[in-house]
Amino acid sequence: MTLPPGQRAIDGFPRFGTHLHHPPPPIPANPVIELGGALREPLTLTMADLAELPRVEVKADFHCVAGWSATDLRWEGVPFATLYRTRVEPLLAPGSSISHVVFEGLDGYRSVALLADAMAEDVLIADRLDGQPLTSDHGAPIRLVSPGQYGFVNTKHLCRIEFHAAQPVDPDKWSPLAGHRRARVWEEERHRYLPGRVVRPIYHALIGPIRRMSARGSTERTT
Ligand SMILES: Nc1nc2c(c(=O)[nH]1)N[C@H]1C(S)=C(S)[C@@H](COP(=O)(O)O)O[C@H]1N2
Ligand SMILES: [Mo]
Repeated sequence: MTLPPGQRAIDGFPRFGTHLHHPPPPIPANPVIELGGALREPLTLTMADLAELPRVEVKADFHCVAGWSATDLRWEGVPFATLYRTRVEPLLAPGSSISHVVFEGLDGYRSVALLADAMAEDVLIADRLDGQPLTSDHGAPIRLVSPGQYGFVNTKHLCRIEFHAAQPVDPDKWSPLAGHRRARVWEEERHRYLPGRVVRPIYHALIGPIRRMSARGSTERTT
């Protein structure tokens, strides 16, 4: 089994994230995804709308920027590229072009990807993992899955996608842990400004504490 540079396989798939010990947001009775930004008009997609799009299964490993990898996950959902081509492109003004996409979660989490990276064929709006509906720990009711990019791009509890014609305003610009803008795992694009190899030990040291805190907020019984 080959992992991207600087990654270590772990057993299972932990809950992890900047949410730390906070519990996951409640699952809305009628979940929707709002599509907004540089579109002629915004669009709200219901789960029934999403169900009209073709579904795929993607087998992939999941790589957190801190250095752990969960292996052999089986995701199911709608390819982001399908959603973009069928639902977003018709809403673009003639001649306008999208370069960046912002993914927002019900907990207020945001990630940004280049449209070019989000259009990879294994990028999914996922609602199932290993044959079961997503658990709250892993992003219920739906999440972004982009296996070629570090976990921090993979927004859980996805509720809004914004399309931009330029780099959006970035509140993390001066954060010491600012994530790389592309976050491609095979290029080891961990940190915005420092080489991936250099930040490895700092990030590794964060795995234990973040994992323990995230488990405290878990809604699942762990054995
Ligand atoms: N909504 C939301 N999505 C999120 C996060 C978060 O804190 N909130 N953390 C990110 C990070 S850093 C990682 S590594 C993965 C962890 O996904 P998991 O909890 O399913 O293992 O979720 C990503 N997506
Ligand atoms: Mo992460």
